[in-house]
Amino acid sequence: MTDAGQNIESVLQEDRKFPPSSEFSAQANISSEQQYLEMWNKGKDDPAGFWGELAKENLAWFKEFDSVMDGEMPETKWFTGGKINASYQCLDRHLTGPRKNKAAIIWEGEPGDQRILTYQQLHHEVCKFANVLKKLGIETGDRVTIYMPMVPELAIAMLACARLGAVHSIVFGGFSADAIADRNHDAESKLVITADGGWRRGKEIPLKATVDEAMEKSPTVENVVVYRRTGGDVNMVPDRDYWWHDLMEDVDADCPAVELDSEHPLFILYTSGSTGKPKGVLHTTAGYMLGATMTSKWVFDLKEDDTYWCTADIGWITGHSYITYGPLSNGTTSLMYEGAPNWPDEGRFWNIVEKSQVNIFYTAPTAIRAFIKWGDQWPSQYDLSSLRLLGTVGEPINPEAWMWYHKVIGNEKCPIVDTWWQTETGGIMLSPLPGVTATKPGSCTKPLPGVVPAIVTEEGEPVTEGGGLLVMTQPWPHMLRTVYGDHDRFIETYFSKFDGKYYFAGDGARIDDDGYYWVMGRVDDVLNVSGHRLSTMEVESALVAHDNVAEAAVVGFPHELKGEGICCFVTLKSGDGSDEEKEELKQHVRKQIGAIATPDKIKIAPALPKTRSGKIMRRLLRDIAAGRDVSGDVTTLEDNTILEKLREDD
Ligand code: 7RM
Repeated sequence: MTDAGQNIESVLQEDRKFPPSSEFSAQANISSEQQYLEMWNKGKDDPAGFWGELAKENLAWFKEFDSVMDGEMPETKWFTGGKINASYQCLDRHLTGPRKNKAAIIWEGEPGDQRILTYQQLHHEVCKFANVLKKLGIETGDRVTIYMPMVPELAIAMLACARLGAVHSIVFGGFSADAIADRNHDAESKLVITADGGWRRGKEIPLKATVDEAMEKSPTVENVVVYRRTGGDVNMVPDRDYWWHDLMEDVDADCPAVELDSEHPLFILYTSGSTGKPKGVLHTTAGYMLGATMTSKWVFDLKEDDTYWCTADIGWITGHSYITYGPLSNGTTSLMYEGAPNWPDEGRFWNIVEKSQVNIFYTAPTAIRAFIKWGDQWPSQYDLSSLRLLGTVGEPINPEAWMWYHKVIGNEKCPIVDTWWQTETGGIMLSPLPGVTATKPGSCTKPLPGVVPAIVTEEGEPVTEGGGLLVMTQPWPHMLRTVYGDHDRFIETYFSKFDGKYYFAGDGARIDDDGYYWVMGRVDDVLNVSGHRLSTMEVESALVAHDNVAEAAVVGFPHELKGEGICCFVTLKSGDGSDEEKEELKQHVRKQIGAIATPDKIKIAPALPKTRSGKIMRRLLRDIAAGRDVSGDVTTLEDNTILEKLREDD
């Protein structure tokens, strides 16, 4: 415990280790430590050679690139001179061989309807819809907003944009009219693609009505295309709004993919920081596609006959990279589900796993904590023996949630890949390789080949003990290229902290004696108790290890003596938390990690405030813990009533 006040101190002890079985390793795409090390060292010492070879082998080029990387981070350009198309990479390439009639998308709607699209069929639909876009005047470089439920047409719309080189900007279907209008405005979108509605817990979410409201403040948007999903009433504005199915009647399926420059923009995805307006993270074609392709193959160990399911919404980066682009580029069968995990009951996901014999399952810690709360009786009703690999993404996973996932879902035989990455990184950066890495619950383990991270102090010096700031010391092909329309903000947010030398991720992390990375959460969330910088995640993990705790969020509040006191918001599995139980939880944390981390306050929370992608919003809890009014942006909050309820428990 040296250097208090500078480094983040680690107080959580986790010694369990789970090596992959020899059977898993024998069949894995990367199958030995030696192979990993060779790849990793090459990626570090000769990045151009490393990525250049992979790009030649794994991407389909109309014209091969002249150079692999030009310029220093953050302005590195990749695969200059090359001509490529992401839609061609995901579709056309597969049509000349045995994948032609293979399922590209297995889709299940919330009401129970199902569709399967083969690669040939998906290609056909994408070509037709690309011709629809052309008819509506969409050209290479134009921006198109997509606001849709989780239906195959969402993937069709994105691949059709990519086919023409139109830049898609997907807005998650839970966002408000104002959020759509802001994004339309910022990207100067010409077109919005939406649906009448989507299904969520048996109710219709009226998407078109929300778009109508957004259209009042979206002067750049000329047309709206509406896919009929629910059959609900919608108001169609003449000469502005068109039905998807009407437009598809008048086009043919002949639409060659446009040959685009490697650095042609593929998409913008808005991500909200803790303050200010959302940033339009821009990804470009070749580099992003190489990242999505290789990381899918390495981390998910994709094989020709796998059924792969990522439960994210395509409206988030996880869905972009690991439902659409990565899996389809690899010719994988990607499963897509429209609705809620607890509809019609809490067994829905496991019903889908059994029915479709899912082999690879990728979800978020917030979902896993919900499964635990709902109880083992749900997964235990289903045959989950098809599963061979499990993954998590989005937040640090508490070790006890990891253990539950390992035992109850994985039957102790599936490797778990805890994948650390960001919208900005485009693809997975730190993760176990399932055939190589012995996993430790709560650690995202090691950098993937081509990724060279470090943990540094505020001054950019290497941290030797405890935690520090997670940075990337080398550019990678799938890194964001800019914040759309605001390059200064791009430099300022990610590169100014270390004078352009490193990419700063905004997360705190530590490395253990085996060289494993442990992400400790956003740096903004770190607690400072009596001069000790503690990770909120470690205190939360201690709480979640208690039998009756389903979920916990820990924040600091102003404390006369300690600087910051520790306030824990706790969701219980049962009961409403007596004073004795609160005291027991305090003692439990004290016992697990030591006196320094003893909570000052325990507040029982019926639920925690989360972003729409499921991340706990500690910023809001800090205001509540300090007795302040909640300040700053709350538009990304999933459920607004939660804050009121939390204020009541004082
Ligand atoms: C993919 C995604 C990025 C932030 C990131 C972290 C947190 C994501 C993990 C994680 C610990 C993980 N993109 N995060 N994955 N923290 N372990 N495996 O989530 O742009 O929406 O969020 O999410 O704080 O910086 S994102």
